[in-house]
This record gives sequence, structure tokens and C-alpha cells, in this order.
Amino acid sequence: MNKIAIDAVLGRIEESTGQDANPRISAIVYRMVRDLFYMIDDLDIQPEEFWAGLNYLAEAGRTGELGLIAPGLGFDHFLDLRMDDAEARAGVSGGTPRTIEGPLYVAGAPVAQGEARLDDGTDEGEVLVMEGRVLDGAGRPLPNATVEVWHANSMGNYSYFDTTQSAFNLRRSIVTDSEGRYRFRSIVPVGYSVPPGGATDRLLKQLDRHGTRPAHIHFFVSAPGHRKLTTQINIDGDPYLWDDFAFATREGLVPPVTRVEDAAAMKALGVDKPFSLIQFSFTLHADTANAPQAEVARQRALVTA
Ligand code: MBD
Ligand code: FE
Repeated sequence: MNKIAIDAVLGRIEESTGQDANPRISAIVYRMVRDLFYMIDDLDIQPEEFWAGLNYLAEAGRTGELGLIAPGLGFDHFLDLRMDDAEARAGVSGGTPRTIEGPLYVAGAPVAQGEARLDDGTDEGEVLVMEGRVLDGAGRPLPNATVEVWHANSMGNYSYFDTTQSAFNLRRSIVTDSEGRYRFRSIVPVGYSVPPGGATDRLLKQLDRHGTRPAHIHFFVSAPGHRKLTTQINIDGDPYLWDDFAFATREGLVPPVTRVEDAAAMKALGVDKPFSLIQFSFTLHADTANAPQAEVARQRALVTA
């Protein structure tokens, strides 16, 4: 179609806007409609293709997979890069890199002081100990910081979404001690894969892509007077380490994993097999009025006791 005709119909649609329209929503909706009209015309999208696309999105909504399609198409990572850019412009730099939250956080996890065991003892995976501190920009420890941690089991599945796991398995909120330290015992996670045959999987197959994440552990780290950090660490050596379907692996978030085989260290933990040890400290930025709020409000699962 010619541009004059497309713009004419777009004009008629925009003119239908009422006086009390929400200006932000109107701007976004009309921009989206305009971009999609032009896309339909440029790609000569046929009616069957349009309806297939609409029904595809409806299915993804019904089955709860939009939260997987978004990271799979790079939206979550793109929002991170935009937040990094906004921070850089506000003079906020250094510190532990952020990376995406993903769709599998559950609010309301048990709170522990200083240290916690995350696994319920049923997972045969290798024992993992992770420890470190929460620090401010000057390297000073932050006592009373909160380290929220969540990760998959040795099948790559997350409790709550995987209803076979116990409540809050592999999920805790750990408050740092007087020296800013946190420490937890858990099991080494395995990378998550999107549900086979689901909306995300079928889309990725059309793109000749896989739907697997490398093994990772999620964190929200917060402390009074500091910007909330949303991040992950990766388990080094995972074959998908730099081939994450969600594009979330970043330099600075792949700490070395030490295999501990020392008998005394194993005995101190009460384990009879070697375990993995990760030491990693988080550095937060002080609050600033210049940068957009680091804490992102979004719909999340919440479980209350
Ligand atoms: C995950 O575990 C995850 O972290 C993301 C971003 C998407 C899907 C599953
Ligand atoms: Fe995850």
C-alpha cells in the first residue's frame, strides 16, 4: 500500500482518541499500531499469518509463557542494557553487574540470619557452598543487607513452578551479619530449559534455536541507602555458559568454582563427598536521585505462610 493511504487510516484511528485518554498509554499504543501496520505492509503479512500470530500470543498468555518468550527474544537483556546506560549517564558505574530477573522468582521465602541451607535434602546433586559479602562502592561491608537467592534443582526446575518440590526449596532470604557476610549451602543447579512443545519451544524451533539456559543462581541484593541489585552468577564450565537462550551471561558474573576434597572441610560440613565452593561478593551502588529506580515493580508470585 502507499504510505499516504497507510497514514490516512492510522490518522482516522488516532483521531478516535477521547479527551480523557491516558497520554502515555495512547502514545505507546499508537506507536505500536503504526509499527505493526507498516510491518504488515512491508512483509506482506497475510490474514492467516496475522490470526496465527494473534492466537499464538493468546496461547502463550494462557499457558504463562510470555515471561519466557520475552527473555528468549532478548527483551529482558535489552532492558538491562538500557538501565546500565541510564546509570552511566547518571555517573553510577562499577559495582556488580546486573542481569535479568527472569520469570521464576517467588516472594515470601524464609528469612535466615547470616547463613542458610537452601535444599531440602532430597536432591542428589553435588553439594554447593557459596559465600561472600555485600559491600558498598568503597568496599566497606554492609551488615543487615538482604541477599535473596533462588535457583533450579539438578533437573533444571524451580520450586513452586515445579509442584513436585517442597515449598521454597532452593529459595531463601539471607540477612548479612555484622561483617556483611552471607553464606549458604545448597546443591549445584542445572540449567533450565523451556517446556518441550510449549509456545516458547515452538517459536525457538522456528528460529532454529534452543531454549536452554546455562546453570545459574539468581539474586536480589538490597541494603538501606543502596540501589537494589538484580543479578545472577553462572556455574563456570556449563556447556551453555555463553550460549544462554536468555542472553543473560555477563563478564564479572562467572566466579571460579573450587572443588573441595579436603577431609576436614567435608567433615565440617557433614558431607562424605567432595563439594563445590563459590566465593563471590556483591558491590552495591549508593542511592541516587539521578538514575531511574533500580527496583522494578512487576507481577510476581507471592506465597505467604
Ligand atoms: C530461567 O530460569 C530464567 O532465569 C530465565 C531468565 C528464563 C527462564 C528460566
Ligand atoms: Fe533462572
